[in-house]
Amino acid sequence: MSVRVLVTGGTGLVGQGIKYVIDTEPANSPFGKHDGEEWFFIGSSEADLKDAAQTKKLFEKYKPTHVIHLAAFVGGLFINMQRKLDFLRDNILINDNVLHNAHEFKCKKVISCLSTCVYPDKVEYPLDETKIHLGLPHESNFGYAHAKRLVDIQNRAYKDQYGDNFTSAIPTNVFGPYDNYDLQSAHVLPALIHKCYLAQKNKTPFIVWGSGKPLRQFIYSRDLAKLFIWQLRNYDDVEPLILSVGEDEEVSIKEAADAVVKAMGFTGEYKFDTTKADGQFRKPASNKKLMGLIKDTGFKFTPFEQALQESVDWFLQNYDKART
Ligand code: NAP
Ligand code: GFB
Repeated sequence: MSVRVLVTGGTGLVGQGIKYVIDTEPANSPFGKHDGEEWFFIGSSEADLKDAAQTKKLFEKYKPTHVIHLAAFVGGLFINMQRKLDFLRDNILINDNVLHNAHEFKCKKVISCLSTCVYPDKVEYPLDETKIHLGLPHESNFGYAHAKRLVDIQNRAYKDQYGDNFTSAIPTNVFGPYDNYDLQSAHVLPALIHKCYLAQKNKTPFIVWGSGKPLRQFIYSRDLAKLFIWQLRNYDDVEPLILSVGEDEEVSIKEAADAVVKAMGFTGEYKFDTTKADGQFRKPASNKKLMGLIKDTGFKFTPFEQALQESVDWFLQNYDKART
């Protein structure tokens, strides 16, 4: 039976991580391409998934049996604060079109993507899969967070009414090659990599925004990719699954900045612009459920310093083609 996997958002950070793993892991290994599988990595140039007709045409073209649905309007804290309606509306449109067509085309399985930032800002830690809807998300990204939470509701409704095998993943903050390094819309690590590069090159100050005190968990895109591939092949529960490093891997933004300085070999000083927002103080996610499920796969997270070095090296070698 042929398996045709459509990866929406396939040209982005996470999508390219999955493509890297599928292309480089040994065939028929736990994270490699299996016999009879075809993988399609698509971006918005093939179809604007906000548009129902274009989405339908895409499904007609690829006739996917499985979908890893990553496509989204994505951005860091600061663009989220500026464009809450766009994050809400664009992602609702994209998600409804993709899920509706996956149902119409009788896809065997869809994994969609939430994010640990959808969690309530005031909730008992650690965050686990049962707490998504137990309160309002942080004000800074309530548009994006509600659009993403709705995916969980949509999945349950498709399952309830039609028995569709739709589920979701909840990654924590992701970084890696092919990230978005645009200084206004990027997440913190790619923004700091880009800003540190410019400071080194132009001998200008390297400014980290906020106080540096908030805490984050960071997952390498190529590790996350393996977890998505595992989830596609092994997890058939409508309940979302957190895909994150452990709670003990939380680092402060200052520690992240120090790690970027080290990986870049930056020799200047950096300082904090505390007039800029800190956003959510922390969102510690538990990966207990995941680790219990994948204990026999031999999966190991890449150490943060190594993953960051690989990401910095990719950026320096691909500056001209990177999204800056
Ligand atoms: P990204 O690098 O910005 O990539 C976004 C992808 O979505 C790109 O392939 C983009 O296509 C596609 N896309 C955006 N708008 C589209 C549209 N209207 N129609 C069709 N395709 C569209 O984002 P990412 O970081 O890989 O995020 C992938 C998924 O992971 C998202 O669902 C995001 O919410 C989730 N996530 C990300 C993080 C993180 O820290 N990055 C954390 C948690 C969850 P183009 O290349 O053509 O623009
Ligand atoms: O990755 P980030 O933008 O988003 O991280 P969140 C924001 C944190 O990094 C704040 C600090 O504490 C910022 O003050 N920071 C320091 C910077 N310098 C910079 C910089 O140059 N750029 C950026 N962006 N931050 C996002 C959600 O929250 O998490 C999104 O808003 C998404 O919706 C993402 O889900 C995964 O981690 O705060």
